[in-house]
Amino acid sequence: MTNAEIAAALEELAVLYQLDGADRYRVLAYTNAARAIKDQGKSVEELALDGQVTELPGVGKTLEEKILALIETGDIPAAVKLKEKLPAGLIEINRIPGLGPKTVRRLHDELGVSTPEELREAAENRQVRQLKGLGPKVEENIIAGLDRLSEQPEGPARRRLDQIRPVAEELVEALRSHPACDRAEIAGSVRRLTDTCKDIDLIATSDSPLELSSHMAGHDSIAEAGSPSDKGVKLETHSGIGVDLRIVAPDAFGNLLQHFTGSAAHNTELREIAVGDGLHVSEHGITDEKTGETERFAAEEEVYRRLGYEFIEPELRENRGELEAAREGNLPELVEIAQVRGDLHAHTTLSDGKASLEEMADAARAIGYGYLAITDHSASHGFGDHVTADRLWQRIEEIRDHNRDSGDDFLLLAGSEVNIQTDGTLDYEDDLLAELDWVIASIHTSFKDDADYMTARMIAAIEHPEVDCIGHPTGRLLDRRAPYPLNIEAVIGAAAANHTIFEINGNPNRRDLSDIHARMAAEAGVKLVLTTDAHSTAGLGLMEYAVATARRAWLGPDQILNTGPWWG
Ligand code: DGT
Ligand code: CA
Ligand code: ZN
Repeated sequence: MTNAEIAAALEELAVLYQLDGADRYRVLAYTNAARAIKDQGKSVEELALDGQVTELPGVGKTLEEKILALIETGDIPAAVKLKEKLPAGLIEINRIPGLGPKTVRRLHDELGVSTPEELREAAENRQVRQLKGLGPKVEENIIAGLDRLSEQPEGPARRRLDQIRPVAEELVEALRSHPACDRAEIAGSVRRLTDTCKDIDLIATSDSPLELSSHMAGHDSIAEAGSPSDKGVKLETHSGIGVDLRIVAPDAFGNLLQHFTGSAAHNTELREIAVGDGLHVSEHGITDEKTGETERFAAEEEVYRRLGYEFIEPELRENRGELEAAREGNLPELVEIAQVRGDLHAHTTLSDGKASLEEMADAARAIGYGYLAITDHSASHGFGDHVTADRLWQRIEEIRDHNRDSGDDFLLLAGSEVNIQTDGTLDYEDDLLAELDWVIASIHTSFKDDADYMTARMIAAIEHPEVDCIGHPTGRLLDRRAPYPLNIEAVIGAAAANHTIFEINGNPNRRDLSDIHARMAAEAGVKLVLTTDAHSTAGLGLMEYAVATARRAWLGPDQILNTGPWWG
């Protein structure tokens, strides 16, 4: 059984519980576990059969039992029971976009709807609008959604944010520079700065929408276009990236931007809560179900304000508690790139970098940083020059000389990215490590499909008195390698106990720690640093991706050490 199949079964169970009216913490437990399993590099089936599945984040004894039953029998008993209890059609109805389990349950309880056919009938007979908070728009959505239910194709491959965002920016600029365009913005997952994106969502306002759609269909980078209309157009770039452009009148720009920024999970929750207040939220406006009046907002802030929320930054819109926090005025202050005062992971020609010490230092100065740690790979590293202990002693001198002779306050820090060896020890002597300003320890070799082994190896490095920071802690590469198996909770616990720092590596192929793990770490009291792992002067510019992950992890400047001056 694949991880995706196990995750799907748990997601289904979460939906079933929700349809059954379970409290949201129970539901959240299953959706979180499903996500952890999906992100897992190792076979979760094997983990479960080896009795190790509880090492995954959010998987406890109860979930272990359910996963084992699923592997052995093909079913989760709790899901089987719920399916017997709940009408089968409800689960299918729940797949209609924009119709969350809470509403599906109400349709069942209040209108007796149990199948897609009964739902279509209720919508066509205008019964749905009799429910508090639901209106004619919902009926339209339901009918359209039912039509599409049967033909849901496999989604296209996802691409990393750095591969897709420049294209989105070029297209939004093309929109903005056209005379028929009023305002234009990137929406969807690109705006939320997710690790990977399925496609590009663009929105615009215009008084001549058809003209604007046609213009974009003819843009240089577009290979194929659907038929342009006054609502927008679907495009595909030469590189095969799908682009969805939607256009509305200027007074609803805020509503459209809010809707198409998503995430779908955030919007579904937002809308279901609004229904309780008698409000129907859509991309077209907010309709008061009592008066039938629709308010449109040119600014997204006003949409959130009207619904009783503080403005929620796009990076937070994943239905991970941000709506509750925004209602209570408890949203975190998020870190900003301008607050980053230095970079703490960079390579030079001494190992596998492309630029010299001086070139890297000058590039960091040009960004306006106060410090840069030079962290070339250590003695046993497999590629580039092998930085022997002697060579590193010499490098420390070069760095001290640079700082003495530079005539400014900028500090180069003498560091190393030291390999964590198979037994958890490091490949330099302690006296050399002690002389360094900054020691990152990373695993680069001998990834084993054994969470106990990888966790113990990592914790040994975390406990090493000379280690300041763990580099790219899970080892994932978004386009080619899943994280190595790790008991992330144990590793975070060890880091908190030993005051060892974790890196959020901003290389857009890594973004490691991930948003979820970085949030877990910060909540456990672990301090983080934002780094680029630059292998060239241009590489120092990748800090924006580290910041993006930090913001998605709810982190503020106080949780990130390099928003302050060098502390060593
Ligand atoms: P992805 O998969 O990287 O393209 O992620 P998104 O979030 O860009 O998803 P996409 O492109 O399918 O849809 C763009 C936005 O449209 C999404 O973030 C929110 C909105 N949306 C899409 N599907 C639904 C839905 O079922 N319900 C609601 N309320 N909004 C949706
Ligand atoms: Ca999208
Ligand atoms: Zn590394």
